[in-house]
Amino acid sequence: MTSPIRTERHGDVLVIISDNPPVNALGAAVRQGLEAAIKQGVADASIHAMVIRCDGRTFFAGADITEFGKPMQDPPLPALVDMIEASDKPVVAAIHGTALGGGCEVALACHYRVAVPSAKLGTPEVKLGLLPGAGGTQRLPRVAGVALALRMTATGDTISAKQAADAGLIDKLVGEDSLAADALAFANDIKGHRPLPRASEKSLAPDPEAVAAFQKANARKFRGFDAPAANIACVVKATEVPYHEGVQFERTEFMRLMFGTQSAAQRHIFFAERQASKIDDVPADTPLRPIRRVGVIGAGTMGGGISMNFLSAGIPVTIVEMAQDALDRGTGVIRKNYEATAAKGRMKPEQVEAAMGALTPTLSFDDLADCDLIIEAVYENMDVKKDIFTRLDQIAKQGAILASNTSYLDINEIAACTARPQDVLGMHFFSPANIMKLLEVVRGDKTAPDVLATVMDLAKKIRKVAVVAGVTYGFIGNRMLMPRQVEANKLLLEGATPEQIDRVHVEFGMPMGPFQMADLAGVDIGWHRDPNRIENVRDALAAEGRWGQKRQAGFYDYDEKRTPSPSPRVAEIIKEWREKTGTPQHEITDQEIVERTLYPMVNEGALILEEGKAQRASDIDVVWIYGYGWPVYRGGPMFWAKTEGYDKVVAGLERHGFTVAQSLKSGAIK
Ligand code: T1G
Repeated sequence: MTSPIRTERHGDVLVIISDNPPVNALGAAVRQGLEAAIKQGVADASIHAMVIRCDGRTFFAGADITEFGKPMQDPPLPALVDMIEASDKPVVAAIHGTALGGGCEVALACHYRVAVPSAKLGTPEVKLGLLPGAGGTQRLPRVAGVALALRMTATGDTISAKQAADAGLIDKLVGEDSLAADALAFANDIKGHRPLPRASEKSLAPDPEAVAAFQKANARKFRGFDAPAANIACVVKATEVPYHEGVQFERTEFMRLMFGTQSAAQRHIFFAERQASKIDDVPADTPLRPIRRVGVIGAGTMGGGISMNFLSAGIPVTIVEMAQDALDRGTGVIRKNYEATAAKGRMKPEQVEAAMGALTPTLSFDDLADCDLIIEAVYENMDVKKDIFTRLDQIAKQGAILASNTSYLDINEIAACTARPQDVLGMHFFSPANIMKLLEVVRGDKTAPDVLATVMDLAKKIRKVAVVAGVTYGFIGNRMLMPRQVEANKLLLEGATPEQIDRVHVEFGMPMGPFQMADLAGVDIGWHRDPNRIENVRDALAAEGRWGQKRQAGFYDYDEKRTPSPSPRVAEIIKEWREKTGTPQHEITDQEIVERTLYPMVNEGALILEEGKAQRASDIDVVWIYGYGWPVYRGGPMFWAKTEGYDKVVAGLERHGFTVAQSLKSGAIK
């Protein structure tokens, strides 16, 4: 097999080039080729400098993650980068695309680094539950300083080539379209310069203030994760001991993380997210329908948020409402959101105007006639949706894709209102729709393959993580939420408090528990709205106007800053309902709460797979990570169940009287 590494001789400069699509990952063949090429350059007396660069879209984007967990072939990346740095001839890294992880570490081991202005650099290993394991935690602070090294390693933020140049990480910004030539010219300029600048030899003073400030600023974000603290410890170590000692510490910490459950979970999600975009029975080269203009019906919270996704991606939107004041309110909220983003410096004023200029508000359905995709985002009522799709069938142009943003309802029933069921599917956005990354794409029985492929491709363009769901009540995420909520409500009647149940979920790593979530979304969501019909605790709260945060009272009381506190009134209501229902009380442990609220979710996920309503277990994990904030270091419900042990989950479910899905019992979950 030909090596992905080739060399070119330009005078007395040896240019070493990697061609390993798609991202020049530093797999064994690349490492072996690089090692041979560097050795060739060092041994050849007529060579006075070397350049390392990559073909394709990017400089090395890291170690090859697919190799993790398998026997590592020589040369190990740490040895390779040390060999590059030990060269007595200058080695220049020529960077384009994203020099990430091990790629950034190869660049750091080079004596010089040049980059095109559009390049980015980063050490995002922490997002895989790891740390830069090839000297990066020791070289980066020595070159770029402690504060930037902490940020890059412990948060995984990438920086621009300009920022890298300002920090001394890049020696020269070169022409966007002349990297090869400019890197060669740079090598010729510096080939006689001595001493060679070696990152590992630079001195580095401790910076406890920077460390303390960084830890304080990120404490909340790092809650529950192991890797950030390990990255910080390695950077601190670099300020305390020489490189060769620090890199030993780095190696120990790297191996500890690599063989921990958190990294396995985060690597699982890395691939699961990418796998989710693939539809097993639709060829990847299916021709897509062009989407030049999107129509959104409803300018409420969801309609406005949905519209922003397309406007921000440069896709014009026609937004329809029934009344002028609702339309004005909706477009006003969109503008306000954009202006808030601009105020934070994340958008330029002209970008705000461009986005708003691409928005066409109207009261007329007829104005949707030239839209290639129309998304209905109105009240969650089947009759209302059926009426809308019946009208759309008359108005929309042939080939337009018609989508509903419904959270639960039957897409087949909606599609049947049209003469074009093949053009109908669900696009379930999560609120706030312009922020949450998950998009459940609900495939109707008659949805055409190219319609599905078009929407999955469009999802990437609007920076969503899309997962295909089948038609089932609540699709994937909300269907799994239901047994969790049923059990949480039962636990209240049996002796648990909202605070205890929520605490268990937050300690597990969720952003909030079931009752905090109810207060955020609205206790009145899905309520029958008859204050005289009180059949459970939730009805009792809703009847008293305790509709959640928006009323400063729900399952919790809230102050003006929406800080929650346990509510004596809620405790009274729960006590009343325990007595009214005659529910036997018992001491409820945290473990029982985990088993009765999280295991049933896994069970529901197994049923969803058995019914073919999700393509793969990892898709279910992606739904929960990106739609509900399941802690990525536990890999999603289905991955977590495997980590727990299916036997333990099955035993827990049976102990609490659940009917266990066959595939869970047999461990045949894929
Ligand atoms: N290893 C193996 N495959 C990779 C890969 C990697 N590092 N990065 C991407 N791929 C695959 C990906 O699975 C997909 O495959 C295809 O490339 C395109 O990726 C020792 C230990 C580079 C910004 O964490 O952030 O170095 O689905 O869809 O949106 O210290 O990929 O086509 O079959 O994401 O244009 C550190 C991870 C590794 C960077 C490009 N590096 N990659 O984004 O394309 S650990 C990373 C990314 C490490 C050392 C440590 C992104 C990207 P398929 P894509 P993209």
